[in-house]
Amino acid sequence: MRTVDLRSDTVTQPTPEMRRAMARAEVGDDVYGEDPTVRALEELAASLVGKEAALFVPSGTMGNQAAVLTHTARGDEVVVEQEAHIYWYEAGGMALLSGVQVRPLRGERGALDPQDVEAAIRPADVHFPRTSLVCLENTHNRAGGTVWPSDRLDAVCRVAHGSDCAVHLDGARIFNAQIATGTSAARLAAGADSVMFCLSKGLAAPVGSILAGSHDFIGRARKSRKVLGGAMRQAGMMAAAGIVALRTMVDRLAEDHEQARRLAEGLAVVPGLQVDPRQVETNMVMVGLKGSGADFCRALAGRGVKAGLMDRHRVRLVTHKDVAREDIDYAVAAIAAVAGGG
Ligand code: TLP
Repeated sequence: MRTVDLRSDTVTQPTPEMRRAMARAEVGDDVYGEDPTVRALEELAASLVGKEAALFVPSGTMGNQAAVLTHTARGDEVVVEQEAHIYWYEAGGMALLSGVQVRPLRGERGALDPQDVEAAIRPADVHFPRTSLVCLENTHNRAGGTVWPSDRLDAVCRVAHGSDCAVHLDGARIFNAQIATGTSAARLAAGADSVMFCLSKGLAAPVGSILAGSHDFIGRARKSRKVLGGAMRQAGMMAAAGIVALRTMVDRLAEDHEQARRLAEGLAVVPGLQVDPRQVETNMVMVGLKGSGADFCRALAGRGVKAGLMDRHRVRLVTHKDVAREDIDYAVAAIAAVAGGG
């Protein structure tokens, strides 16, 4: 039976070129700052997102959490969109590691309204926590891989900065946003003080993410990474794959977006499913169901198609480089059969 894994783009296998680069990588002890391959990746990554400096971290979660730890003090408040990854999927890390409280706001397809952000930022008052950080996510995962309108992104950053509040951008899939909009990642991240992006999702590196920002911020974040246990030694083995990811895997994300659109168009006509192809902006398709999402995923797995459960009545399908064109056709047929009770 064919297997089509649409749970996430995190399942992508490293390319042969990545494996070769990993085997050949020149390495050193990165805690001493002596790994030339990590240094090269950090320089390349910083330049791609238009920041002064960057830090290689083992995961997107650590990149986000190191950013929060670096930007905030205990007891501060952090404004987030209520469906944000940093709030939903990071195991309460902000409270646990940074001792901050979270102020979730409702967004529109993942994007916050600048006026809501302005209203949420606390004035100086002895009763109030200090609002020190606003976290944004682009593309937005739970909203369905949606891209922020760039004027809105700029407006939220302006509002935050106007109140002395820093902005962290969870750009785990910022290169999907770049490909979808034709706007560079550097431009998309321009208003943010820090940006995290992942090498290990659609870009297919086996491990690792990047946290980027000013020299001063990254110097402090290096210490945050240390305290979180993320300072690695001969990490150039992994960084080498990251360099290949950034050099060779960004432009092809367009294929993932096209496949997601094809998948959504195939599913839109299946009775019993709620799928709107017009809502597909990048590599994710959200499927609304009448019945149980868990049962749906189980039945699909029986046909070799793996889907991700998002909510009780919603599943997520993510396209990536290891999904072939025929896999999409196969998945549409399998999903239609399951939706039809087959
Ligand atoms: N997202 C994963 C799961 O954790 C849900 C996925 O399959 O989509 N920010 C965003 C927007 C993400 O989507 C993810 C991973 C992360 C951060 C965390 O990255 P990792 O998994 O490297 O810690």
